[in-house]
Amino acid sequence: MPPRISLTQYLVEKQREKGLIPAELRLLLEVIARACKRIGYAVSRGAIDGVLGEAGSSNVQGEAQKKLDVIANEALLEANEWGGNLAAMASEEMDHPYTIPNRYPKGEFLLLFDPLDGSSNIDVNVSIGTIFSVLRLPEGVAEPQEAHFLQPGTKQLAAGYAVYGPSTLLVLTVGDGVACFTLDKEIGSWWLTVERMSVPEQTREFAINASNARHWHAPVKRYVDELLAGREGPRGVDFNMRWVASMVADVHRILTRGGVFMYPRDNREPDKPGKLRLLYEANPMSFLVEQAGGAATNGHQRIMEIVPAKLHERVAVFLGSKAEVERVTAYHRS
Ligand code: AHM
Ligand code: MG
Repeated sequence: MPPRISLTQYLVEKQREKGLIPAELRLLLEVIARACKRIGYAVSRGAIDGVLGEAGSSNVQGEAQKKLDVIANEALLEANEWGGNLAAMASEEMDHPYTIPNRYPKGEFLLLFDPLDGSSNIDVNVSIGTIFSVLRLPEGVAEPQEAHFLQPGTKQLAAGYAVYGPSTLLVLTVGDGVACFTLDKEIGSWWLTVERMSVPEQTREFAINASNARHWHAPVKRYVDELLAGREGPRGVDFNMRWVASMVADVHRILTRGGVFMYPRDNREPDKPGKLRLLYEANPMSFLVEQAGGAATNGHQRIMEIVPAKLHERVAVFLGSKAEVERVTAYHRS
């Protein structure tokens, strides 16, 4: 067997040989990976450590927080605040950005995360994960504010997610393809297990919460109806449906074997552009999917080109195999 490549070796190569990332970004990514290890451990302890169930609080979006949402958020804050690589952090679970305390040195990066994605799956032992995105603090800014996080996804320097499933995985891009690492729990190392993930252009698999079908807008209805019509319909082939309700798990399946993932805006709350958040869910996933050869739009434009207006902004999401994302986007335009 060829020698295994660790996350550190992978990142050092991106830094030293390819000159793609500065040393500070490499160190930041290693700290994030370490925090994910800790979160994965807490997740795996479950009921033994009494970490399942509600925290009894709610976040800025009015969603009830689970104990593990809070634990994961704290793990990421604690791991990252003292390292000297960050200027500030923003999270799904915090109303406002967290500025690095004055007792620690500050760096030039901004970190955004959804500490535990797929919260509704925590208590039922289904895969959940952590999603993150790294931006640069605009030049000349001494005191980072919320406005400095409002950068389009094209400005991301790195993005990734961890999945806490049968294996604990870390999937990462620094803008040079997408790599997948598997956590070796005995020795605590992340080993490179897929060097270049790629999303096949065509697919026969789609993911959407079909219980919302009656609320969908016409283009989504048309697109899904055509898929459901299968071999007898206009597409002439059968499609299969999968919905984990953890975006990390659904996106991981798409990065592994293709597919299209949709969380559209709908008529339930006409003013709300979908459920998922642009800055720490849709943008990092779009960066990964595009780096793996797929596409990601909100039905009208490339997600990564949207200029955010607020930190917790929501967005409709269509991502995955290129041909399917282009088709459903074309239905929105016509
Ligand atoms: P969360 O960040 O509060 O967990 O919400 C995001 C999750 C996604 O992981 C998933 O795709 C979606 O919500 C599922 O929503 P629904 O329960 O409406 O199917
Ligand atoms: Mg989430």
